[in-house]
Amino acid sequence: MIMKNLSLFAVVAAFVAAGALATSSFAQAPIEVRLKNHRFTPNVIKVKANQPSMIMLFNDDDTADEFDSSSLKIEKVVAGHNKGAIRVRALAPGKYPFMGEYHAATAQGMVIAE
Ligand SMILES: [Cu+2]
Repeated sequence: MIMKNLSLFAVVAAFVAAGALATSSFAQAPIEVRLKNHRFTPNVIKVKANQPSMIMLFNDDDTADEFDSSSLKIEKVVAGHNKGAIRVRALAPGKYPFMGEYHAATAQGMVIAE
């Protein structure tokens, strides 16, 4: 009986360890970016090259804007006082400009993959 319980414990422990490993390998914390007065903060976002990442864009303005980047192939509208999760694909090392398309005069930024 004791042996049986020990082996069950071992199986459960293995599952927990596998889950923890999966979390640390794949689920990276989103990168927080805020839009305020139609400017991005930060406006330079560094990501690791060759692996996907996630940007969580908080729009603190009253009006909607669109995170837009032809080089990243992303278009994501985020309503005023709302947030949007933006998936960034695995990128080759380089610089990828983006803008808030509705306020492009001021809303400019750059993703740098390195
Ligand atoms: Cu657009």
